[in-house]
Amino acid sequence: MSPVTYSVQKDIAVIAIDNPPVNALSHAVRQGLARAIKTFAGDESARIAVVMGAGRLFIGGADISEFGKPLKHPTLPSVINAIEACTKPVIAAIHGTALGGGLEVALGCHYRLAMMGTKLGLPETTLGILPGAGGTQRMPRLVGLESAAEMIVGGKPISAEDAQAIGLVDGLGPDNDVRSAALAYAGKLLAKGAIARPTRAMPPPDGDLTEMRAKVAAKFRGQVAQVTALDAMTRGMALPFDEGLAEERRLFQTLMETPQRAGLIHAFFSERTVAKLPEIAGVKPRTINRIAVIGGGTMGSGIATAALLAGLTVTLVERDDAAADKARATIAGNLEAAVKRGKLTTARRDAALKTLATVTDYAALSEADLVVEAVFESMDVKREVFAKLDAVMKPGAVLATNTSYLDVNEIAAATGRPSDVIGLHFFSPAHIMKLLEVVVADGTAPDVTATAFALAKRLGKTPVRAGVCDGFIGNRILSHYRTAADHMVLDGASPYDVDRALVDFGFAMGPYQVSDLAGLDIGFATRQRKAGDAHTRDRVPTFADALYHAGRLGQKTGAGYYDYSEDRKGRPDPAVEAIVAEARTGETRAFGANEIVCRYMAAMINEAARVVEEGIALRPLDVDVVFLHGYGFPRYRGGPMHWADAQGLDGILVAITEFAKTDDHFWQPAPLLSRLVAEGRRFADLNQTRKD
Ligand code: T1G
Ligand code: NAD
Repeated sequence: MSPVTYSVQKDIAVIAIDNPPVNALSHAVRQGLARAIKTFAGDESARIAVVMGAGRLFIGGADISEFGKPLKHPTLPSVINAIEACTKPVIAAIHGTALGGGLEVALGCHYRLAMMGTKLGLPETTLGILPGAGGTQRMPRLVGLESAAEMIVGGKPISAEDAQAIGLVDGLGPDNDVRSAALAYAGKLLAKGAIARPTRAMPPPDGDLTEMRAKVAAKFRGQVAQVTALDAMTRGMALPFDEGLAEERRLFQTLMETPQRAGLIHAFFSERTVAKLPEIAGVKPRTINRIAVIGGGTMGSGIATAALLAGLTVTLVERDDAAADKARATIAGNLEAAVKRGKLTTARRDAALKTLATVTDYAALSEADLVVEAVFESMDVKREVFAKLDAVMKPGAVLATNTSYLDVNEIAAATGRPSDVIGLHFFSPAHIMKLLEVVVADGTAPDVTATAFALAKRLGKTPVRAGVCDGFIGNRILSHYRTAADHMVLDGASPYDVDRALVDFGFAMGPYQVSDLAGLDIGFATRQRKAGDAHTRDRVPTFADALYHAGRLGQKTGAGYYDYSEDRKGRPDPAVEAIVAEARTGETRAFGANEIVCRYMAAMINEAARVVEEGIALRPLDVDVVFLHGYGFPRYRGGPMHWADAQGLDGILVAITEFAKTDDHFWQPAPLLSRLVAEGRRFADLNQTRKD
């Protein structure tokens, strides 16, 4: 049966799209729409048509899972042209969401009615492409060049009210019953004698995007879709409509072929796949309403803020009144900042603060459904806290630790209920960063894992399952490629060259900028903790210890690898170059940007391969999501494993083998990497459940 139905009710044809879950414009939908429009054109009983979505939204866009496959006719532009060419009026009745090709269908209709609460947007550039079904040509005609460019380059959806204000929609309807609102609106238009009103007949708007293009190129450095979309608009406005459409299509096809498009689509599907865990399929999560947080420092305050923003009741325990008050003030500040960013109303802020209790007595936790421990990173302190939690928490409560590196099995063993214990590894700032590593320990009960994933969804986080090891997925891989960076610095590269090469690659920050942000005391403490490990034979970055001892702890002390006396951006500092030079004991040489990136990425991928093989990460795509959301990896490169596949695993293995000639301890090829190369396979072959 076609996912598009056609029916007529009192002169009004209703064309309804029913293709769950998001009414994506699959081949069957395009065929159905084309057929329905043809029927409407020849149907004398219908004088006006309404296009609407069944279910919870209008249309979520083109069917992304068809990307990269041969195109099947009718194409979306041809379907939209057919709608626009109707001589009788066609209305788009939009509810829920209209995105990408979905909004472009609406742009091809003659009238647009949006229900309150609808989100309308052209997110294509966030997928590495541009609106390729007339969006770059029709949108500027309807709303002007600047508003259209903002929507297309930013990719963020706007509200129905804002859409009306810029002229994108003609009217607003109630949010509860799109069908009745559409019929009523169509009736009114008929009564007024409304006629077909093709968007293409509108004159192209005046304006010039030259200045904006320069800004966009700088803001989206390394990415092609945003500037190409602006070019499609600019060129189209100077051409007859059909030639503009053809130019848009040509540029769209070029973007379709880019690795950036493949990377961004991989990111899209991987983000959705990580939450689908076979081990919790059909497992009912426990009910969580009240959560507790132990420790109100950097992480505890952030976690409490995230929970309050999601409407949960929070009790936070600190060591003394002063620390409890400080935590409360930090959380209040975080909520205030959310109000300023428009994420929270003042009424909701006040309500949230009322549900927050900051206390010093563990007895206050007896009613909590879940607790997240965020005290100092010390096994002794954590075990002591978990023994106390075991004594006060009610039966069935979930006991979670936010440890960054420590053994969750050992923490669980401090309680008499290890099946209730799990790791919830938030990232800093915890109320902003999307990533949540869910660390499943040996004895963790499946419904505790299911509860963690359900909680993540409520908090608006992207949860990734991780196994127990030193540093889980992200921090374990991080310490490996950090070591590769430190080795390059010991061998002659300047930390500034390393950072620059990696920022040019697309990382949000280089490793030494990250050190300065996190604080050099953190790395120092980790090195101290690991110093006794017998197997550690890697060369020690003594320059990092020297900076620590010199009190250069990073941004918080005004100096670390960089000098922050002028601003938070930081400047290279000759004093640091001197400290680094002092730490070099062997021969030194120059490192070019290519070699820096190659060594850094090879170390990352090699350790990631071990993490996948050991089952610490379920699949390569889980590693990708961790790096995209927790470590500033450039989204348009899809994540380290996707990038490695695109480069070719054989080349990466050859590089590792070459590096091993001078350091065969650090550069040992991961068995999984060697095996995949020998078998001519890719990491993607291990992502069974993925769609792309
Ligand atoms: N195509 C295929 N599958 C899609 C899809 C799409 N456009 N959108 C969502 N899905 C799947 C998704 O993978 C998941 O599958 C399920 O639907 C529910 O999604 C010509 C070329 C619409 C706001 O970028 O932003 O049009 O995991 O969990 O939170 O110019 O989905 O259950 O198997 O995200 O309610 C532009 C992408 C395409 C919109 C709904 N459109 N989608 O959010 O559900 S490019 C987009 C979304 C384009 C034209 C160009 C969101 C949503 P599974 P979900 P949700
Ligand atoms: P922090 O030093 O800022 O805060 C720790 C807080 O715990 C302090 O306020 C302290 O008073 C309190 N505390 C200590 N013992 C306590 C006890 N017995 N009862 C109640 N409160 C107690 O540390 P942080 O950066 O927030 O880190 C906390 C945990 O989160 C650590 O395990 C750390 O490894 C982990 N973590 C940190 C980050 C980060 O970027 N800072 C990221 C992820 C995870």
